[in-house]
Amino acid sequence: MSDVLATIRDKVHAGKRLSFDEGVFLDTSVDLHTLGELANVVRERKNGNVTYFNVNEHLNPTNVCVYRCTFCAFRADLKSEKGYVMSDEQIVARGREAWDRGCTELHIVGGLHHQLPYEWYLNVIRVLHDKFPDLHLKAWTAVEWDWFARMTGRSTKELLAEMQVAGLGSLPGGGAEIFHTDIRSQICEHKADGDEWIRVHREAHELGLRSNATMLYGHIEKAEHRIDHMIRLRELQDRTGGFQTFIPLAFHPENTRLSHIPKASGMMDLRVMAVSRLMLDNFPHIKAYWVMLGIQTAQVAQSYGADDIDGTVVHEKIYHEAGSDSPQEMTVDEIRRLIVEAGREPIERDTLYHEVVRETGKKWKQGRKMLALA
Ligand code: V47
Ligand code: SF4
Repeated sequence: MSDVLATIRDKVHAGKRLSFDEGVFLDTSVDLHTLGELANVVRERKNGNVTYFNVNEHLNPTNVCVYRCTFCAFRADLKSEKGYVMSDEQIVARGREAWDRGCTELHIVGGLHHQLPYEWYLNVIRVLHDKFPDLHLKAWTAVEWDWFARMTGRSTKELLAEMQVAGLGSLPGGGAEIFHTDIRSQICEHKADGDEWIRVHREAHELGLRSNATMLYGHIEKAEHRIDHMIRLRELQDRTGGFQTFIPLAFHPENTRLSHIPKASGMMDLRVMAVSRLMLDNFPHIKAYWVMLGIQTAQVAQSYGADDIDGTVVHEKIYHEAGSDSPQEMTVDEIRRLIVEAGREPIERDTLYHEVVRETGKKWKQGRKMLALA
């Protein structure tokens, strides 16, 4: 074993922080089995044998977007046939569908529409919260919040606070892509940059909102960019403690302007998962998002650092437009089986990681608080 790996191994077992250089070394030079073994030490220290899931649905109220990220197959031009904007009635109907299916969460993200005002996005939250006050609304990526601020001339913090009053529950982790400007300037040059993404999440945390973080990998980035991305997230988490979950997202190339790039291999998916668990020592949870990874890899990922596999999902568009062959939804029984087969104990959680206990005849109730030690 190399000296560097021996030092890393000692640090992982002692719960000590890994440096940028150690992260790059893990990413580029350590075999998959060793990565998995080390990541599993951290995973089990923080979350034991549990894998979390939730009962949720996705809602993308519009796909029309002013930006043209090279990796995106979801967006549509203002006047294209593919473009849509949902009416209030359609939005409420989707809220009702989610509520009737026993969902605890709606995950809401969309495009940045050229003509819809900020008030339209605010209204999405208002109408849903008015009708379904117990449905947690996890809404709008940092890129959307930045767009709202550009449109209105108001500060992102003021807008976050306003939507929090209207019923916003937390922020999803999207829009992060790769923070490093060498890469960001090539894949999504016009939208909020890495510093702006970090600022929006800091402000959300300061208002008491929890959020997630993502990283889009498997395109033109290198190990150095991935590790830099993780360290920037780790630094914010040191300051605020407001992140719940990190979700590495593998690039799906079909129907995008980067369709010449091959899809990340299963090996890479597991490597990135394990390195994330090792570098993000202050994140309670790492999510293996089954829609993106596929069901088989999401099972194996539970031994490579992941302790969460997201939810029932339903109506997923971003990955399916980009060639994902995962199903559109999974039932709770399927999710439980997937976790049990991986040798883990399934626990249904709500968005804020409270255990959800289901009782016959009752909608659902929050059980014990199940936050992992950060
Ligand atoms: O920011 C877009 C990514 C993200 C593609 O917070 C693509 O719980 C791969 O953030 N191939 C949005 N990725 C999705 C997202 C998310 C998903 C699940 C759970 C949570 C959470 C957040 O999807 C975008 C971008 O990074 N994306 N296009 C593509 N072709
Ligand atoms: Fe628009 Fe988001 Fe797609 Fe970029 S990733 S083009 S911001 S919808």
